[in-house]
Parts: sequence; structure tokens; C-alpha cells
Amino acid sequence: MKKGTLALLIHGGTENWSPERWKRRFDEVCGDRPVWQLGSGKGEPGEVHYAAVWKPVPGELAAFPNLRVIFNLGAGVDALMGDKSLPKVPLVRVAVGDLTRRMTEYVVLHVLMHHRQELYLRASQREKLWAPKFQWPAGAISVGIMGLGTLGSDAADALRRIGFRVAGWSNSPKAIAGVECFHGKAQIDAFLRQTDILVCLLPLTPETRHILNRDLFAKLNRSSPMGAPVVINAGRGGLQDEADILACLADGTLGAVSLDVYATEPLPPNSPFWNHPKVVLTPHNAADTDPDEISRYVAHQIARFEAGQALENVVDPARGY
Ligand code: NDP
Ligand code: OXD
Repeated sequence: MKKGTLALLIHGGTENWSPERWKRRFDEVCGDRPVWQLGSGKGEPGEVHYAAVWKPVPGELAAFPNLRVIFNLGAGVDALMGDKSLPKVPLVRVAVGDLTRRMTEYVVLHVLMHHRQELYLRASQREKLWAPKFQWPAGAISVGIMGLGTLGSDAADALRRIGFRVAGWSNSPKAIAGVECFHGKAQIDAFLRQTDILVCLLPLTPETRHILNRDLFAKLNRSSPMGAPVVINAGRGGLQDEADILACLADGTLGAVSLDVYATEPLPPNSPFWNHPKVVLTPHNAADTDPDEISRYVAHQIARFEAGQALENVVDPARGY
């Protein structure tokens, strides 16, 4: 019997999101299942049972009447949640070791960068200044992670092993060894009060949009050894109020920020973030999605589904993540 087609709907615009690159990987892992790359001209919409997508155009998925599962090729599904015509079939997101490890690398790198005063040291180097500053131990710094899911819990564990005091905040209660866990709106202030470096790994939902704003920044620990708190956001740009970030950097409410994600991506050339001395920015590549591992993950999930087993990492449309 002919296997249901897998359609690739990939709109990335960067090398990592080259549809051709993904098509080659999916051809390798799908065996005799037809793989149809959107825009290639070949393919019958009625034969498509699975779609693997990155930022599909709203309405695009509604063209497949026999769709059974949608696979989002990244961890965050916010780009799909706004599509009112999204077929009501399971939506599976990415949760794989490779992506998780990459994000943990990013978080550890940026927490250490601020903890070890790298911005100050690099500026001193440029000025040929021999001006050491006191280095406090990791145990003197509290890192607070917003979002204790696949990514946040792994980063928390790595930071704890380095010696930081680590806390986390999530929707539901959690128990993670060595990590002080807070949850829900009622506990967010207690979580923020003790946080010196805030790491945001939340999904973007109606609940979390612009959660990183002046009110929240003002609740962070004001007596941090670093002088002023630091914010690291690798979740989504929509989580942050960018005008508030700039104003809080200017008036000392925040000491520095690391940003991987922005309200508008690519970051426009006239953004004040580019040249800001207290901003460390990266172009939304904290944790790249690797076509090798993720195509295997999708093929594995299809095999499970066709064998009557449960799909993994299915998004809850009511929560939006
Ligand atoms: P998960 O779904 O595994 O975890 C999300 C976490 O956020 C959960 O702990 C959840 O709580 C918590 N959460 C969600 N909404 C709220 C809320 N309103 N209040 C408190 N806590 C909340 O996601 P991942 O860890 O896999 O990924 C997180 C995000 O990281 C993605 O959605 C994506 O936007 C971003 N990302 C960014 C990348 C980059 O390169 N910059 C790469 C990959 C992902 P609970 O556990 O109780 O449900
Ligand atoms: C993701 C991302 O969600 O790349 O995986 O941001």
C-alpha cells in the first residue's frame, strides 16, 4: 500500500532553514514514503498525511484535507497558534537532546559572561586597561529561569552543577533536585525578588506576551553582587517589551541583557540594540534545529503513530504550548 505523503512547508530564509537541505534529510529517513517540498510543483494535496513545517503561511495547512499530524520543526509553536484555519489534528513540537544541549550551552555561556564581567573586561582590553575587579564565586549569584520545561530544566541542572544558586518558575509545580521551584502568578514575585540573573525560556502565548517588562524588571534583586540584575531572553521576542528594556538599561534598573530573539526578526539595522554597550545580541541562533536529528525524530514519530502508539510532545492548543 502506498504510504501517506509527507509535505514540507518550510519558510525560513536562512541557510539552516533551506528547504532543499531539509528535503534531502527527509528523503533519507523516510524510505519509500513520498516527500513533497511545497512549491516544487509535484504532489497531490489529498495524499498528504503528514506535514513538517517551519513558519507556514496562515491558511497553507488547510489545503490538505487528509492531514493526520503536523510536525513543527522547532520547539516553539507560537507562529502556528494564530492560524485560525489550522487543521484540528495533533501538532507535535520538537524536543530532542541536540537542541536542548545547544540551548544549555547558550544559557551557560551568557550566564558566565555576565557573572565573570566579560563586558567590562573586553572594554578594558580595548582600552589597554589593567584593571582587575573582584570576582565573586558562582555560589554568590542566584540565577532564576522562567520556564522549567524541556530547555529550562536542562539549563537549570547545568548551572546548578557549576555552583550557581538556581531557581525556576513554571505554570505547574515542579520538583527538580537542587533547584528551588516556584509556580504560577502567586509565586512569581518571590521568585523574582531573589534573582540576580533572569533567564527566560518561556513559550510565547497570550499569557506570556510582554511578560519581560519594567514592572517585572523592578522586582528583581536590587542587592545583587553584580550591582544590577541581568536579563537573558532566548524564548521569543514577543515576550519582551523592547522599549522597557532600553529604558531600564538607561536608568540602571537593569545592568545588562543578552538577547537572542526580537519583536522583529531579522533585527532592523536601525535598532538601538545593535550598538548598545550593555546588550549582547545573537541572531536567533541560541539553539539551531539540526535537520539530521529532527528528520529522524519526525520519522520515528510517524512510525509510532502508524503502529498505533501515542505521539510524543503534542502541543495543548488550549495552553498554546
Ligand atoms: P516547554 O513547553 O517544554 O516548556 C515551557 C515551560 O514554560 C514550562 O515549564 C511551562 O510550565 C512554562 N510556562 C508556559 N507558560 C507559562 C506561564 N504562563 N507561566 C509560567 N510558566 C509558564 O518548552 P521548551 O522548554 O522546549 O521551549 C521553550 C521555548 O524556547 C520555546 O517555546 C521557544 O519559544 C523557545 N526556543 C528558542 C530557541 C532559540 O534558538 N532561541 C530554540 C528553541 C526554543 P509547565 O511546565 O508548568 O507547563
Ligand atoms: C525553536 C526555535 O523554536 O528555533 O526551535 O526558536
